[in-house]
Formats: sequence, structure tokens, C-alpha cells
Amino acid sequence: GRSALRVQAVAEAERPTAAKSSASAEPVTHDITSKLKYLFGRNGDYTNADAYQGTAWSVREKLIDSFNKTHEHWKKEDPKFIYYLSAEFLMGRSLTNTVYNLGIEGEYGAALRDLGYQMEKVADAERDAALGNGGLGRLAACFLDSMATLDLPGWGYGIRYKYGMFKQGLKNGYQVEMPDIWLTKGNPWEVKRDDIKFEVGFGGRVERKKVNGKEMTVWTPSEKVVAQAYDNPIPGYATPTTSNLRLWDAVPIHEFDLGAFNAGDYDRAMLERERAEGISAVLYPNDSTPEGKELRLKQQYFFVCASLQDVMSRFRAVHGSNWEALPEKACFQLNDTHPTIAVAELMRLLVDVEGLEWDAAWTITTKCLNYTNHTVMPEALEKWPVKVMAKMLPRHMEIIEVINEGWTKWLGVHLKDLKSEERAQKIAAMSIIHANPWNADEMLVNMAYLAVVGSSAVNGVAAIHSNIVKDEILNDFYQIFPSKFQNKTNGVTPRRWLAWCNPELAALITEALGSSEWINDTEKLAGLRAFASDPAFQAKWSAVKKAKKAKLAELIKKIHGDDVNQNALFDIQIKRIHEYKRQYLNVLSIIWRYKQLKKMTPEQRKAAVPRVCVIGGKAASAYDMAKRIIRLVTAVGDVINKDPETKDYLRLYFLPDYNVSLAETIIPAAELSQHISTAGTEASGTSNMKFQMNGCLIIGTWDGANIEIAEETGVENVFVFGVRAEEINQLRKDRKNFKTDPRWDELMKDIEGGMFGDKDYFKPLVDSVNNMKVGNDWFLLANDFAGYLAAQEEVDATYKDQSEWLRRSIMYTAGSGKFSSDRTIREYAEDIWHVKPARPSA
Ligand code: HBZ
Repeated sequence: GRSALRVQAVAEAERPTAAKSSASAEPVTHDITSKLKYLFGRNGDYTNADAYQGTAWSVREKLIDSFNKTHEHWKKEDPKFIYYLSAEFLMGRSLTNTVYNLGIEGEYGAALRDLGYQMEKVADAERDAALGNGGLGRLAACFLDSMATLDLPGWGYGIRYKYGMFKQGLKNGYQVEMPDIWLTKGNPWEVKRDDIKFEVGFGGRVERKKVNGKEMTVWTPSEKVVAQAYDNPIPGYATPTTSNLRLWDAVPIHEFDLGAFNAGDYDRAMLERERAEGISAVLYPNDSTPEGKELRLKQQYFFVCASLQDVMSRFRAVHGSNWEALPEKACFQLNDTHPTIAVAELMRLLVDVEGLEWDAAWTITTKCLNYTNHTVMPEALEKWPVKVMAKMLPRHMEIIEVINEGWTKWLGVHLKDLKSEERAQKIAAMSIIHANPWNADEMLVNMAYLAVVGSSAVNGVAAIHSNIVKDEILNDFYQIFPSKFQNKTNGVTPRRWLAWCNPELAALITEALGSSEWINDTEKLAGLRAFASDPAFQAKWSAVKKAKKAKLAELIKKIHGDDVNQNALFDIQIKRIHEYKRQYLNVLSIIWRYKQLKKMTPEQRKAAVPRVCVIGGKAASAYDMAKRIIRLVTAVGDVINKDPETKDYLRLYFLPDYNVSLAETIIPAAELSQHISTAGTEASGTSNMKFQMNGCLIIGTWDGANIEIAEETGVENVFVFGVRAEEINQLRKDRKNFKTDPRWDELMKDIEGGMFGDKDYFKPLVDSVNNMKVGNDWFLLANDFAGYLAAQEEVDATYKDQSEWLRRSIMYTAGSGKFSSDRTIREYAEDIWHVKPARPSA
């Protein structure tokens, strides 16, 4: 409509970044076409995909200029650096983010227009860098954006997986997994560093030897590979700073075994290459149960070993072997336990390679390392069998044993006032190495315990989660080191997740606030509260939402071939599929809604609030129950989307291959989003923050960051339901006596009875929540069911009052200031890292 066009016009005029280039697009146009000509041999008649390549390779040069300046400055200043060690960085696409962060979107947009292309369509041709599973990997990516924007000297370190997160397809409504082949067309956002390589060893033997009269430990690995560095420049927003994400690729030490090749043994000649390349070949797609495979441990050690050697070699170049000063120049954040082998590796490098005394090395190590926990699920905590570790990393296993001896001895002294039996129990419970509770013959290395003992600070990712870490998961350790434990509530970058993915809303916000400063000072969004009840502002706000809903409707049409009612409430749940996240509960309420609609007269239906429900997310390949949940979503959708009586009032679509780019389209279009985990199970959640920023109302449990979001938005503006975390243990114990709601019983019978077909396939799903006698329904869906339906009714009632709905929507964005990752990173920098900004001159 007209107002949507007006907003679009505002968006064009008031581009939220500073640089509105009035310069001619001519040089940029020329640069793009010459990239196409000389790099790709193309001469006119470009597709959007070509235009993307030309544009990206041109932008890359600006990025590298900025990268070089920043690193020259940092080299000169020699500030303390933070190194974010993470097995995953879920970066998504780079083109839009790069031109906006560098403030060159004006010239590039104009150049593309001159050539007859639209930036949005061109940007759409980029493949996601999907080197992560979900929240944890995307958090790392948001953190890099904020670190650069805040001018903090800091790098990310990780693995350059050849295949990222699998692509999800649907076949007859079931999930199918396809490889993510993302590098075939080259990657303009990386720079291969041919001069930066480190050897990484595995296996072999450990000996004591006299070296220059000193007793030393020498590890001779049986297998070696080379870690090859690739740098991915990370532009900050509205600053000259461009920092770095350094990813390691595994390559063989010898190109290939010529001897074997000449002897005609081609297979053996290739063996070394295959073994090496296998290490960085593929991201494990598990977001919850750790993969106990040797290759996974190899990946972890591979990137940690290369990263520590790299940092130490830069330190040595400036400070020689003054290792005592290392903690003044470098600190490492362990993103979950995945890089925890760093505790043993830093000890090995300091003691075995640099020749430091054990105690001095231990002081340095514990000063340099910090650990973030992201989960409360006991089954998700990594434990490596001692056997596996001893075989692959024999020296590290010894080091961990020595660390554990020192630790348990220290504990004995520290707990001397306890009765000896109690003391022995405590020590056993806190030992880094302990027996497998399910198999007493197997000894395990508890990586979380190793991380806590080896770190200065340990943090959870939302207030409630940090409390659960202190009071439950790591309570024994908290008792001993209370000051080690902190909270750092997660955040998301407001650049990608509001300004760039929703330029129309960004323009409206900038217009209302009179400046675009909110983009790196999100507390300013609070100024929107003054407009929340203003009908004229609400109308503009609503026009933006409508325009974004139209985009999502287009996507649904493209994928499913259906036209959806764009006046319906757009109700979204997108996240990894997991029992604790309770997509199943969502489906049950959709079935219930369908049944209610079926009972209504046509007149009554006309009074109902129409909904378009969208569910998206990947199931880990081996997570059987999650795959059944996906099939239930598609099966229910197949029935209700076709029903002529109800299809104008209710739809359910599963959007396959949910990823960062899809999120950038879905989130701005959402009016209601669902964050309905069992209280106490979702550490934080971060999409909840993205939805909030985009003015999307939340239906959710009192869990993770939902709580803090509700506090900032006004609890009365959020649809909160369900049991509280404190009640969970008792409710689980009482589960057998729980009397289910009759509506619940009805739905169970419907699914079991084949209302959506596939009844044998759905049987385990019904049993998982409905076999009370064996104490099932671990995630308490039945307990929260009635409260959830009531909250959904409240949603409908509120939606009928559009002015109230819009007021709340504006209040959400206005209350989202706290959830910028800039705030999170500032807290890490001040409370944990003690790093200070170092901005190069422009
Ligand atoms: O980390 C998530 C939490 O579930 C979520 O609540 C939180 O907001 C987010 C950021 O703190 N955890 C994950 O995403 N975890 C993984 O993706 C994962 C990946 C590999 C693993 C284990 C977990 O081996």
C-alpha cells in the first residue's frame, strides 16, 4: 500500500549508516566488471550469481585494506588480545554485512543499479558460511561483530570445515540430509596465509630424556598434519577496525608419498592426504549430545594446538620467552568445553617445549583461560574416555593426570575440616577423571571439570542459567571458588539482526529517534517507548511489518506453492529440533486449534483470529525423536492446509533448511514467536532477542533469556506460561500421579488413531509423553499444556485489539537495548578479559 511505499522511500533516503556516498558509482562499476572479466573471464550478460562474485571480489579489497591498517596499528600498539576459541562460527552471508559495516553500501548499491542489478537479489546469490550448528555458533559470530565494532583487539579461532552444517531437505515430509558443499565457487571472504602453518601431532609415545642436562619430556607423535591458516576479515560497524577470524584447514605434511606412487600404489600415496584432510572435512551436526568419536577429539585438538602455537609465536617475536607476561598480552575464551584440551596443550607447550617449571606454567595457564558453559543437560557435557585420549594424545593424558593429582591433593587440604568419609566422597565427585557412571570399568575425562579447574572465570549465558550452573551443575566447584563464577547474558548484533535485515524498520526507528546512533548504542531504542501508543506511528510500524510479512508469504509460496492470508497472525518457531524445546507442544496446540475451528459454524470461524504457523529447524541426523517431530509437523500441515473449511483460518508450514539467511527473512516478518522450552532447560536462547528487536511478541516459558527479555519489555506484555524451574525436580518425581487434561488425552488418541496418517511412526512420539506409568514426559509437556492453551487464547484476544498489539510490538523493540552483543562483549571485556579498545586512525 501507500504507507509501505513511503516507508521504503524513507529507508532509501535515511540509510542508517553514516556513509551516504554522493561520489559517482563509476569507479565501482568498473571495478565490479573488471573483476568479472579478469577473475572469471566474463564479458557482460551477467546473472545475479555473477554480479555477486564481481561485487564480492571488489568489496574484498576494501576489507583487506581496512584489515591491514587495523593489524599494523595493533602490531605497533601491542595491546592485550582476546582469542575466542570456538569449534563453530555460524557466519551466514557476508556481502550485505560487509558493505553496511564498512559504510560503502551507497556506492555499491548505485554501481549495481547502474549495471541493472539490485543489491538484495545479488546478495541472495551468496551461500551461507554454515560452520556451526545453532545458537552457540551464531553467538560466536555475533561476538566477533561486536568485538570489532568496539575496537577490541580480538580474534576468533576455529576450523575451516570443508562441509558445514548439512542442508536439510524434505522427502515425503521426512527430513533428508545433504552435504553442504559451500566452497566450490571459491570464497572471496577469506585470505589463505601461505606463510602461516603449524604442525599438529597425534598418537605416538612419550619419553623422558636429558636435554642440555635437564630432564625433559619428549612426545613423538605417530601422525602429523599441517594446520594451514585462512583469515576471514571481520569489519566493525562505523569504525576503521577490521579484526580477524582465523580458521585452520588440515593438510598433509607431504604432498603425497611419491615412493608409494612410483611403486604403483596409488591408494597408499593418497592415504596421508585423506587422513589429514579428514580432520577439517566436516562439522559434526550434533547440537546436544556430544559425538564421542575419535575424529571429533582430533578436530578439537587440531584447532586448539594450531591456535596456541600461533599466539605463542607472535608473543615470542615481541617478548621472547618472557612467558610470565603472557597473561598480560593474551587471554582465551573457551566457547563451551569443545576447546578445553587447551588447558593441557598450553601446559605442554610451556613445560615440554619452552622448558618452564610446572607451577609457573600452571599459573600462566589458569590466568589465560576462561570457560563459558552453554548447557544444563547432563548428557550434553563432554566426557572423553581415558582410553581414547591416551591413545590419541598420550602426553595430554599424562598432563591431565598430573593436573588432577594436584587438584585432588589440594582439595584434600582445602576440605580438611570435613569428616574423612565425606571428604573422600567430595574429592571423588570433583575428580577430573572419574568412572563412567553407566560402566564402572571405563574411566572418563570430564571436560567441564577440567575447564573449571584450568580457568580464571566460568560463566553461564543468562541470569537463570548462571544460577543453575552455580547451584546445580557445578555447585561443588562454586562452593570452593565462588568468585570464579559469573553471568554474561547473551546478546545479538543489532547490525545484522535489525538494521541490515530490516532496513525498513531501521529507517522508521531512525526517523523517530532523530538519529541512527541506536545502531551501536541500542539503549537509545528505549526512546521508542514515547511512540508506543501514538496511532500515526503505530500505522507506520504496522506498514513495515506488513511489507516484511509479504516477503515471507512470497517465500512460503515459492517453497510450498500456497498463497497465505497476509492478514493472518504470523506465528513462528524456528530453532534446532529438540525434545526440550518442545516443538511437539506447539504442534499439539495447532491440532487443538484446528479441531476447534472444525467444530465452529462458518459465522463463528469468521470471528476467529487467522494464523499462519511456521516451524523450522534441523534435527541431528541420529536424533530419531526429533525426526519424528518434523514428520508430525509436515503431516499435520498436509491435513490442515488442504481442509477447505479451515484453510483460510489456519495453516502450518515446515520451512526446510532453516539457516542464518532464512532467519533474516523470517524474523522481521514474525508477529508472534515461540520460546517454550521446559523451564530450566534452555540456557539462554538468542533468537528470542532477535525477534524482540524486530517487534515480535513472545509466547514463552520462564526460561533462559526469556526472563530478562520480559523484565525489559514489561512482563505484562509477554505471554508467559508454564511451571517454573524450581518446581521441575518435584514435578518429575510426581509425574506418575499427574492427571492429564482431557483435551490432551483427546489429542493423544487422535495421533495414535491415525488422524494424520503414519500412526506407527508417531507411536513412539505419543509414548514419549503419554506413558505416565513409566514416568515419561521428561520435559513436562502435559504439565504445561493447559497453561499454554490459555496463553494462546490470550494471544488471540490481544491480536484482535490491533492498537494494543502494535503498542506491545513497539515496546518490545524499545526494550531490546540490553540484548545487543555490544553490551555482552563490554561485560566480558571488563569483567573477564581485561582488554581495552585500540582503534586505528581512519
Ligand atoms: O547456546 C546453545 C544453547 O542451547 C542456547 O540456549 C544458547 O542461547 C546458545 C548460546 O549460548 N547451545 C548450542 O547451540 N549448542 C550447540 O550448538 C552445540 C554444538 C556442538 C556440541 C554441543 C552443543 O557438541
